[in-house]
Amino acid sequence: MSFKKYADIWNASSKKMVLVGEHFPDELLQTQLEHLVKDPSVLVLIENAANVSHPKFINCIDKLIFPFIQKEVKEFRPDILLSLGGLIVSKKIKEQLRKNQPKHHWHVDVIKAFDTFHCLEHHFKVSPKLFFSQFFFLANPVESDYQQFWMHKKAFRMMKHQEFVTNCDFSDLKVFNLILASIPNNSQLQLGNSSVIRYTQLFDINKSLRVFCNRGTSGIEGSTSTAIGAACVVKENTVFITGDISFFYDSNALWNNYIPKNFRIIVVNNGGGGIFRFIPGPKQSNALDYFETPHCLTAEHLCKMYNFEYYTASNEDDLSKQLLKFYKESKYPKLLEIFTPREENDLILKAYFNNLKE
Ligand SMILES: Cc1ncc(C[n+]2csc(CCOP(=O)(O)OP(=O)(O)O)c2C)c(N)n1
Repeated sequence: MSFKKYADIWNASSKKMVLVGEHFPDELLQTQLEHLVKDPSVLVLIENAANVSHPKFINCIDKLIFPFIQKEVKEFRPDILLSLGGLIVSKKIKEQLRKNQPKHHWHVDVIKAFDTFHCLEHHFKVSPKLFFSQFFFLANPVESDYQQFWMHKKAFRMMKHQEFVTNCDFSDLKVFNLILASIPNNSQLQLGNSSVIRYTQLFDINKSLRVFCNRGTSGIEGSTSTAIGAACVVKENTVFITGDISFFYDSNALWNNYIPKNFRIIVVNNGGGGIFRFIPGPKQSNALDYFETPHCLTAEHLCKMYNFEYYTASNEDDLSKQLLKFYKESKYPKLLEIFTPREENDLILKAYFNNLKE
């Protein structure tokens, strides 16, 4: 395969964006991306389930983009977008790159190329690892302040993020701040749809975790089954975080004789589909009743029936105490159900995003 034509365009460009979606953990790809980010004209954006990390990667895409002013929209637009991996979760990057398309979009994947931004120009039908191992022979670093500009923004947003999550009231956002920091090293982290994966993307994740989520059509069904299946084939702890509707929907997954005792479920019970209070549409059009599914169910009886140790928390102190016990070895798998205020979560999340502005 001839990369020369593409490498020439690459070497003549001072704004290159590499966007990594869902990807299985891969040490060689990690090393290659670390090498790539030494080039100041390259900005690497990653999602949590990309399973790569580096201080110079932009790992919280929505947090970076949400407060954009017009000047930043222009600055952000790359000449070249090189995408790898599976589907992208961040709605903000989709919106940005669809409205302000790169001059060139190339995707690297052995089989599929998603035209997520409606401007796909080329599909390299090889694995990202193979692609970089050949492309690096032709690619040269280019002088540019593209990466550095966005690194400053990243640091600023991080400071605002920290300030807000430390002080905000008990809510879904606060819960994610606490639970994500609590997960033991080297665990396998399974995430449910829909606001679970989205909240998780706002936080720096422990680098030793392997992160997975059922994306694609992003169904709320089957996430518990997937997590249990995945827990059965690894030795490490598996921690599964899910919303309440998704959890109750797939509760039959617990009817299984082979669930390992180091399997942990965290149900963020916000009393219905919290996502529908946040996304534009349902609330503004007074149609929330047709989207949200308010209920008073808890996981307690399911835990009794299926032999899970059951923990609950509905405030910060309880949660911190429960987390100290939750990961300890046990005879049975465990479930922690966290009750959050249904009518306040979206207001706190909106205030969080507004607070990110400069
Ligand atoms: C099979 C399926 N049915 C319906 C939907 C639409 N849907 C998206 S998010 C959601 C609510 C999810 O609620 P919950 O699991 O409590 O998570 P939260 O949004 O509160 O985090 C629904 C019904 C879907 N994604 N998949």
